[in-house]
Amino acid sequence: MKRINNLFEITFKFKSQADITSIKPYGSGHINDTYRMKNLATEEYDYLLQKINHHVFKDVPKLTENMCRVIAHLKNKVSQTGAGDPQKEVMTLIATKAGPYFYQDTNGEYWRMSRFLKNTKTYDVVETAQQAYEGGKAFGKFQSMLCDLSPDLLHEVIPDFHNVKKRLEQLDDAIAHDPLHRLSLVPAELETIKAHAKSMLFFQEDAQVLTLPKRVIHYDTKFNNVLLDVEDKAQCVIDLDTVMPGYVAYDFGDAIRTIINKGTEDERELSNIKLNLPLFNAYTQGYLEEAMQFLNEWELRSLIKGVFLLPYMQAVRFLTDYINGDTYYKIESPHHNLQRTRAQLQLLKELFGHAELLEQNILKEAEKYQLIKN
Ligand code: GN1
Ligand code: MG
Repeated sequence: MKRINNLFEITFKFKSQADITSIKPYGSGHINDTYRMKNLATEEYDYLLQKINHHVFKDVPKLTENMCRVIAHLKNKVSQTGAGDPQKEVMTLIATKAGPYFYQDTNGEYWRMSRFLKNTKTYDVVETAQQAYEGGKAFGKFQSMLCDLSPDLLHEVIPDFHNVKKRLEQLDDAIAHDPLHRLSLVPAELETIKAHAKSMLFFQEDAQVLTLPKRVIHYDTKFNNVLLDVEDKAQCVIDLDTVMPGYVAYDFGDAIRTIINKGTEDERELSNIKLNLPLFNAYTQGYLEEAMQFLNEWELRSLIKGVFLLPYMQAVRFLTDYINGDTYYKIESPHHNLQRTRAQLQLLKELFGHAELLEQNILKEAEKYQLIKN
């Protein structure tokens, strides 16, 4: 009860017109703590209160600056193009009474508040091709609207976030220390990771990367970061914590990682991990409908690299955390990070088994459009 009282006190620090009737833990994020607050003051929105994990996000003021910059840019775009209601198509942060868009409590914890649109939903596992298509539209439009925001204006809030070479070094460090003596439990997973390491270094080592522009991307395009309305139409992209400069293929790959998998991200029963190809095609269709306005030829060709990289890198990150003793991701059971690693490696295996088909499908879908030549 004390905890909930504290949460109420925290909400008073923000400039909301809320009539808050309940506060409950919300969502399935692995890093921040999120609470949904029912608001009787309006029909349109509730509120979300989030405790930002400042062990992961070490500079909350800079993170907040990124978010505010991106939100302002997106809201402007939506207003200028008449593409909808900026209050609904773009997330809205609430300022504190003191001014900033975050509040630091006396324990040093950071909090932020945002609107939560009523009558919207998210899915951890995609159910229909329509949803996958809408997800593709949402993330394609997101990147497209941010095309004219200079990436240099954004802080790299987590340096080398999708640099797989660095992620492999972090795994090597974990192996060297092995604080919980877990190495003996993971020889097969380590072997698979080592076997594919070289082929995953495209974005670090291939000369082709010089043809790829760095753009403002989302960096966490899990399907549950798209809000859908009651008719399953994409409403709004959420979770802007990691918006930073990067390659578009990272976002494409991370979305496919969560959309194409018939199982869950941490599926225990590996035989449930199968590809849902119609969903892959639907996502690709929605994404390219928006993104072909700005993608260059090499970016288009790089998308498939992201499809393999993201589940691989996620496996590396989960396994690193497992060996380190589960200090980064929230876990629900003692070997949760190992289970997540296995699920991601199984997904990778399935993806490799369909590599040519997936690549052909992307290129075939792109043939509908005029390609921007380099
Ligand atoms: C984390 O907390 P959440 O679910 O938004 C992680 C992502 C991973 C994801 C895996 C800052 O995101 O990079 O892809 O878990 N975020 C951070 O589900 O590390
Ligand atoms: Mg996130």
